[in-house]
Amino acid sequence: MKTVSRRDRAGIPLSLAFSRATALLALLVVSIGLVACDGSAEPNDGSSASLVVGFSQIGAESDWRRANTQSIRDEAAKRGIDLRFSDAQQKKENQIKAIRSFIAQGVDVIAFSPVVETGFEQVLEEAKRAGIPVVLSDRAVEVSDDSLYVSFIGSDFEEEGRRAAQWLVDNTEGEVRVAELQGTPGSAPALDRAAGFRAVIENHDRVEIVWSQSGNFTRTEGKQAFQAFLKSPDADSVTALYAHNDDMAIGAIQAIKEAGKDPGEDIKIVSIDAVKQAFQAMIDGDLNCTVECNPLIGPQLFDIIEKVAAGESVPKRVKVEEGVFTASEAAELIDSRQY
Ligand code: GZL
Repeated sequence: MKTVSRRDRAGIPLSLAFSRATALLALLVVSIGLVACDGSAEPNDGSSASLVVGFSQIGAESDWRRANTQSIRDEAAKRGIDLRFSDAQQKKENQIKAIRSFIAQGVDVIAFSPVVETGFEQVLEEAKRAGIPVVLSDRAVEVSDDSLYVSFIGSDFEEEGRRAAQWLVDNTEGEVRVAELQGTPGSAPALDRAAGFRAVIENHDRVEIVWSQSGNFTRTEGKQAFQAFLKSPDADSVTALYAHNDDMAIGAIQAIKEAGKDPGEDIKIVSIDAVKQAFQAMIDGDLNCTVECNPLIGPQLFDIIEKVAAGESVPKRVKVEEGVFTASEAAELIDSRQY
C-alpha cells in the first residue's frame, strides 16, 4: 500500500537559505502548528494521522445524488478522513481531470461514481501505475481489466428495473402502453434499468413500450421530454410511465397536469430511487410506485476504503439492500425516510 507522507506531498524545500532569525521563527511557528492543530503533534514516523481519499462525484443532478454526497461527506468527517471531493457536473472529462489530480496529490485511495460506463480505462491505468487503489461507488465502469478497480459498491440496477416492471404487470389489467424516461445515456443505471424492465415485460405481451427518451436523471429534462411527448399523436394511447428515477417522474407529473391529464390515474407511474418527494407524490395520488435505490452508502463505502488502505482483502462486488414502496404505505412511511 502506497504510504506517501502528506508531509512529503506538501513538503516545503527547507534547503532554501534562511537567516538565523527567520529559521528560528520558522521553527517556532512549525512547532506551535504541529501541537496546536488537535492538541497532539503529528506522528513523527512520516505517515499522516488520517487517510487521504479523493472522491469524484457525478454532480448534484437529483435528490438521490445530493443525499449520496451528504452520506459520503458525513461519514468521512465522522471517521476523520481527509476527503478531497470533486463535483463533475455530470461531465466525464471533469471526472478524468479529478482522478488525475488525486493521483498528482498522492492520495491513499481514489473512489468515484462513473457518470457513464466507458472512457475511464486509461486514467484507471494511470492510478494503478501510481499504486493508488480505486473503489467504484454507486455505478460501474466497463473495462477490459477488472484489476483496475478493487471493489464496486452499488445497487443492482437490473433488479430495480425488474421490480418496476413486475409492479406494473401485477397492478394493471389488459393492454398497457408504456412511455419510458431513461436516465443518462450510457450510464450503468440507465442501461441496466432498461434491460431489467424489458426482461420482465417480454413475458407479458399485453405490456409494450411505445416511447423511450432520456431525461438525463434531472427533473427539468424529464419534464421537457415528457411535455414534448404529450403533444405527439402517440400520447393519448399511453397508459403508463416508467421513469428511471423519481426526479424525472416528478418533472413528468408536472407536464401531465399542465396537459390536463391526471397522473397516477390516466397514466400509472412507476419510478426508481424512493426519495422523500416521491413519497409525497404518492400521498398526493400522482405517483403509484417507487423502487428503492439507496444512496446512503457512505458507511459501507468507507468500510471498504479503510480495509483497502490497510491492505486487507475486500469483496469485488458489494450490493446495497433495497425494497419497493407503493402509494398505500406512503403516508405511514414518509416521516421515516432519510433522503
Ligand atoms: C443510482 C444513481 C442514479 C439515481 C439518480 O445508483 O446512479 O443517479 O437513480 C441519480 O437519481 O441521478
